[in-house]
Amino acid sequence: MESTRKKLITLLADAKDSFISGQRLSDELSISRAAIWKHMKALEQEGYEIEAVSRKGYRIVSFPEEMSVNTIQWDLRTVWLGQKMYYRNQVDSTQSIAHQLARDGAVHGTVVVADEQVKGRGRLHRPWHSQKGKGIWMSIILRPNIEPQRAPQLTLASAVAITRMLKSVCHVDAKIKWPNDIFLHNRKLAGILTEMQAEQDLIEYVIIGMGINVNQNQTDIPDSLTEIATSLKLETGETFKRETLIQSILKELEVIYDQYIQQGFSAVKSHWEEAAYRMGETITVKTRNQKWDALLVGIQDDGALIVEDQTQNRRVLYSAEIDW
Ligand code: BT5
Repeated sequence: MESTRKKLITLLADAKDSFISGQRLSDELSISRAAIWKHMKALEQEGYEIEAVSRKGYRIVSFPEEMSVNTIQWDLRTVWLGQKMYYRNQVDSTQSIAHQLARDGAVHGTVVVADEQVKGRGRLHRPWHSQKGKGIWMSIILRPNIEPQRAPQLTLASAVAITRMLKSVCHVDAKIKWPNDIFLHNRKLAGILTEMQAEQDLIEYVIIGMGINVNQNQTDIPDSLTEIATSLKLETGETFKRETLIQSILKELEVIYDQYIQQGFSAVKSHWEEAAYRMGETITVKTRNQKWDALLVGIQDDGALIVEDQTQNRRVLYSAEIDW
C-alpha cells in the first residue's frame, strides 16, 4: 500500500503540470481504476491538491505544506537509506522512537523524522531545542558490520553528509567542529548524536540523530542559545523546504556510508578534513578531569582527534569537549 502510494506520487510529480490518465496509472501500478480513485481521495486528505478532468486524467496542483513520509520520499533518490520511514508530528525524541523500532527489528536504513521534539536531547542528556516545524529532527537506524569502537566514525561520516548537503542545496560553507557539531559563521547550526546498542564485539544497531536548525527566526531561538546557535534562515535570509534538505542528506549519507563500509575510514577522512573547523588553531580541550590549551592538528586514520600542547607533546583524543 505504502509503496503503491509512493509510486503514484512519483508518477504524478514527474509529470509536473501534465495530466496522466487513470488507465495509464492503473496499468503502471497494476491496480484497478477504482483503487486509483481511492488513493487520490487519500492524497487529498493528506493535503495534496489533485485536479481530475474526465478524458485527461489526474495531476497534482500543489503539494501539502505539511511534511509527511510521502512528501519526503517522493523525490528521495536513495537505494536503501530512508526507503523505510516514519514521520511523527510530535515526539519526545526521535532517538527514543528509533531505539524502540530497532529493538523491534527495524531494517538497516530506517529513518524517523518528527516535526517537533519536546524532549530532544544532545550528548550527556543535554537538552536539544527542537521547535515545531522549524528544523530537521531525524534519527537513522544503521546496522553496520563493524567493531563497536568504530561507531564514532559514523558521526564524522554523518557530519560530512550534512556539510555536503549544505553546500549543494543551500550554497553555504559550513564547518565541522569535532566530533559532532556543524558550525556556520561561528555558530552552531546542527548537532549529531550517535548512540549504539552493542554486545562485546558486535554492533546490534547504531542510531544517528541529526538536529539541524533550518527556518528559525531570531525570536524562535531561546535566549539561552542566542549567543551560540543559528539557523539557515538567519544566515542566508532564505526559507528552505525541509524535505529537499532531508532528501539530499540521505543521498549524501548513503554514498559516503557505502564507501566507508567498502574502503574504511580513509574514504571519509579527507572529506572531513576539508570541512574541519579551526584546524591549525589553538583551542581549549576539556576532558573529564583536565582542561588545557592545544593546537588542533588533525584527525587520525581512525577518526580520533590529534592535538599538540605548548611543549609539542601530541595527544590523541577519542572523547573530549573543544572550546574556542
Ligand atoms: C548535540 O549534542 O549537538 C546533538 C544534538 C542531536 C539532536 C538530534 S535531533 C534528532 C535526534 N533526537 C534527539 O533527541 N536528538 C537528536 P551536544 O554536542 O551535547 O550539544 C548540546 C548543546 O547544544 C546544548 O547543551 C545547547 O547548548 C546546544 N543546543 C541545544 N539546542 C540547540 C539548537 N537547536 N541549536 C543549536 N544549539 C543547540
